[in-house]
Order: sequence, then C-alpha cells, then structure tokens
Amino acid sequence: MKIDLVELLHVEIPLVSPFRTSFGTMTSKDTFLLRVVADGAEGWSEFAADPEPLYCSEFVAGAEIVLATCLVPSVVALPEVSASRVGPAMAFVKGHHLAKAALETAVLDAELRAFGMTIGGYLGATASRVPAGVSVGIKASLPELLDDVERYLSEGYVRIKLKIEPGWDVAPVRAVRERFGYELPLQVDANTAYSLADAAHLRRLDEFDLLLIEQPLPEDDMRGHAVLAQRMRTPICLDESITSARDAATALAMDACQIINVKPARVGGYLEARRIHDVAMANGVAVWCGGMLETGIGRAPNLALAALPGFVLPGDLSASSRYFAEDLTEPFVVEDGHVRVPTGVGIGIEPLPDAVKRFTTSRRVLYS
Ligand code: OSB
Ligand code: MG
Repeated sequence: MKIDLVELLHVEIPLVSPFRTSFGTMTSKDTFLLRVVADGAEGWSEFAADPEPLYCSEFVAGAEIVLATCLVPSVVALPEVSASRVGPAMAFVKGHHLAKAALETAVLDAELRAFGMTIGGYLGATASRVPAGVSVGIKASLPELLDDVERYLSEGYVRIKLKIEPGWDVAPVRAVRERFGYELPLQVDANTAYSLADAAHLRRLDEFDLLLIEQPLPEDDMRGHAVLAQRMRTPICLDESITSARDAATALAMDACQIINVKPARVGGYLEARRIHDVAMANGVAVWCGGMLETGIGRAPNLALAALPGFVLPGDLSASSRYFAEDLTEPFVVEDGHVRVPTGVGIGIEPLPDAVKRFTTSRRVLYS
C-alpha cells in the first residue's frame, strides 16, 4: 500500500457522568482521531490518552507532535506500507506506545478494508460476542456507588470493577458485597495509588473474594508487585506496568502478576496485544481487554481482540451509553450481558460522518 493522506481530527465528546479515578476526574473524552487514506481505502483510529499525562506519560498534544514530526514521516516513507511494517518503522522512537498504536491501527483498518477482511479474522478471534464488564468510578458516597452498581447490574453487566484509592477501598468493596452478594464477579483497580507499605491494608481486601486487584503499585515497580503477590491472596493484575510482550514475559517470570489487562493502545497496537495474549496463553495466564473510555472507533477493535480464545475474563467493554449520550459510531449495546463483535471489514464499524463533524473541534493534515 501507499499512503495518500494522514489526517488528525480533534474531538471532544461529553461523558454521561464524571469518571473519577485515583489519578483524576474526566468529564469528557477529549482526544483525536486519525484518518488514513491508502490505495483508496480509508482507515480510522482513536488516540487513547487524555489531554494531561495522568494515567500514563503520554498526552494529546505530545502525541500530536511525535506523530507529526517522527512517526508519520517514517511510516509514509516506507516503500511498501502494511500494518506489520508500521511498528518496526517506528521502533527508533522511544516510548509513545499510545501514539504508535493510533497510527498502526489506522493503517491496519485501511489495509483490512482494502482486502475485505475483519480485524477479528486477522487477529484470530473465535467468539462472536464478548461478556460486558463495567468500570465504576470513585463516588462521593457509598449510597451513590450502590445506586450506580445496581443500575449497571439491571442493564446486564456481568462483572463490576470498582476504582479504588486510599480512603476508598475496603468500605466500598464491603458495601457492594453486603448488598449484591459474593456471587457477583467483582474486581478493583487502584491505578498505582498504593505502595508496598500498604500491603497489610490491601490484605484486608482478601476476605471479599475479588477476581483481582489491578495495578496497586507504581507502573515501574515490578518487584513490588511480586512481593505484594506473596502477601495477598487476591490475584494481582497488571495494567500500567505492561507495555510490551517483553514486559508480560518479565512479569510472569517474576510472578509479579497472575492476570494481565491487555490494552492495545498501552502496548503499541493490536499486533503487540496479540503477542501478549499469546505469551499469557502459553503460560496458562488469563488476560482480559481493558478500556480507556473509547468512543465506538476505539471500542470496535477492542471487542474483536476480546474475542480471542485467551481472553477468558470479562473486559472493560461496556455499551456506548455507559460513556456517551451520542457515540461517533452506531451505538454498542449490552444484550444478555454481552456486546456483539462488529462484523464489518477493518475495525468493524464506520464512523458516522455527521457525528464526527459535530464533535470535531479542529482538523490537521499530517501528510498528503
Ligand atoms: O485503568 O483501566 C483503567 C479508563 C481510563 C483510563 C484508565 C482506565 C480506565 C477504566 C475504564 O478503568 C475502562 C473503560 O470502560 O473504558
Ligand atoms: Mg486499569
């Protein structure tokens, strides 16, 4: 393939309710889309991070610079472009996995459309629908949290994840267990908010039979997670710490986690996400698909990834209505506790031109 156009569209879409985590509060999805045209086929992707580097070191303005000045020029200069060549062409740039993932995914979408293939078929998906989990933010009060969880359960979500931080951990977990019982698949996500000195406190979560605790310690503390895993019965799941298949292999060799949250953006794209799935499966370790409050453009390929056979735990894959009153694609819905994997070619869905136009705040051509 030859790339004819790379365009970046800034979008700002209000969330239906503020989403609070240990690192901050989001009230809108404020990011950019990439649109690639290659050999007459169009490819789309969504940058997964936010305007500020709070979840990880990447952020919207920085990603735009590195795409414009380093990543796009090195990819369009390839004599023959294909998704599998995008990662190696960008490897000279340190880090910037989320920016790299956005470019690789848009190229992959265009390539798959040109070949009439689905991303699920390309990656090796085997399921046609995936169980829907939901990530519930930190609330001002326990009654507010219980109301939210009750509503999500009535909508059919089969797994609840509670965001936690020091001061909002044992009490909300206990409240949810007391109200909804021990059968409910329940897990927590700390987004790096604790230190190893909190081990005795975190061990109090063990009595609640959680599926896992996600990323309790800082992202660069692999050893700390290995020590914590010895001190807790609740399985440790890593999110922020796993940025590549090599990290996954290291974490498993060190017993730093028993479960991995695979976010394609965090690891540089769907090809590396597939490799993490393969490493985990070869080690008999469960993975699940994480989310970053994506619009339908980011969610569609995540659903296809979650349909691979190693994704044995429900992902953070919710209906469009959990995030937005209006999505950039036809809305995803939860039916019978599941979300259907889209069946269209490429990433599986088309952005709705009208919605994209209305939510776009500015556009910039990075290459033509
Ligand atoms: O740590 O998994 C996380 C959202 C934004 C950034 C980080 C995380 C999250 C979520 C929400 O937990 C997952 C989703 O429903 O998209
Ligand atoms: Mg997480």
